[in-house]
Amino acid sequence: MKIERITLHHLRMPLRAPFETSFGRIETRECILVQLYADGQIGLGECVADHQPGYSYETTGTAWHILEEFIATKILKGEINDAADCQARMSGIRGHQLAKAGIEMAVWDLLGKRSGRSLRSLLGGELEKVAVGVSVGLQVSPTRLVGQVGKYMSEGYKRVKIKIKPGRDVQDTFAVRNAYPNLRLQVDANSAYSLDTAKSLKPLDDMNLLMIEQPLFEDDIWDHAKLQAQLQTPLCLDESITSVRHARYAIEMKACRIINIKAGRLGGLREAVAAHDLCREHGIPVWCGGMLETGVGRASNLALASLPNFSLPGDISASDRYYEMDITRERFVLNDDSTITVPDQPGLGVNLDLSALDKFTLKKKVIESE
Ligand code: OSB
Ligand code: MG
Repeated sequence: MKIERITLHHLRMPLRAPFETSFGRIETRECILVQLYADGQIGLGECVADHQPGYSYETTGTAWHILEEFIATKILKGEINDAADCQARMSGIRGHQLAKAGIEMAVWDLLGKRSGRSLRSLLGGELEKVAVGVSVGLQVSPTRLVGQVGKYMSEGYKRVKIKIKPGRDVQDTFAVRNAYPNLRLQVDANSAYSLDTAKSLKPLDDMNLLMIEQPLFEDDIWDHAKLQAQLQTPLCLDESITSVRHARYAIEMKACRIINIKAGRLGGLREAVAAHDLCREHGIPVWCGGMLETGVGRASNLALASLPNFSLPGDISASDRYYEMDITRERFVLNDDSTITVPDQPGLGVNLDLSALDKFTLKKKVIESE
């Protein structure tokens, strides 16, 4: 297919409640919505870079620059018949996985719409609904945290992740564990520790956690291996796994026993599926991470999480956990069994709410092929 036009929207959406992690607190979420036009159809993609380089070095600003200056011309030239073609076009651009993934998602959406197949079916997903949990940000006190966790449990979430950072780790986790002894609970440090300061996390080993996510630096698979050897609880890598190669390094070094897969961080769904396959061969369970996506990225996450080795609940919560108003007409709801149903319409299976899109747009750019 020939891509005739690319439209970029830089969005800023108010979150229902502030979200705080070890790298900062946000009240609004930014992202870039990508639209690819081909033969009368429009493919949608979401670039999950945020305003600040806290989780990733990429920002909405850098992603916009890379999309506009480098990726657009490559995508508007010649024919693109699958995700491999799309990735081959972008292969001369080093890094910038979040920017690349936003484009690739829109290519997948187009492929689905043209063939009448859902993204789930194109990726080889099996489940019609996927197990999900909720990621709870840092709160002002352990008491407030226990209250927040209880609120989400009463909404039906059966797996909870809490954010930790130095000084807000053992006590917070103990408070939640003590209040809910049987809850499926895990923690995420977003790279806030060094091998040395991570010694303070030792008491977490006795709190029956599903996993400890990304305690150390994002580029430090080696020290994660040293830390994993000292802990009973499985480590899970998020930030460190930016390619299938890095997944292999982590597995070979025994740096973790679980891997969080985010298509954005891996540069696209194609690489995400390949990482899933590699982990499956090595008996490493995976789960789908989240980036506070809009309905567009959420649909993509649900399709990805329907693959068989996504055997742990994903950070894919209902739309109302994040946004009062979303840019898709579809809103995702939590089923009684702590699952969300995977869309089954062609492609991503979501449609834009144009007035919401307009409301949240900071900047728009249309790029046409010559
Ligand atoms: O580390 O998993 C993370 C949100 C933004 C950036 C990084 C992370 C997160 C979350 C929220 O934990 C997951 C979600 O509900 O989308
Ligand atoms: Mg994480």
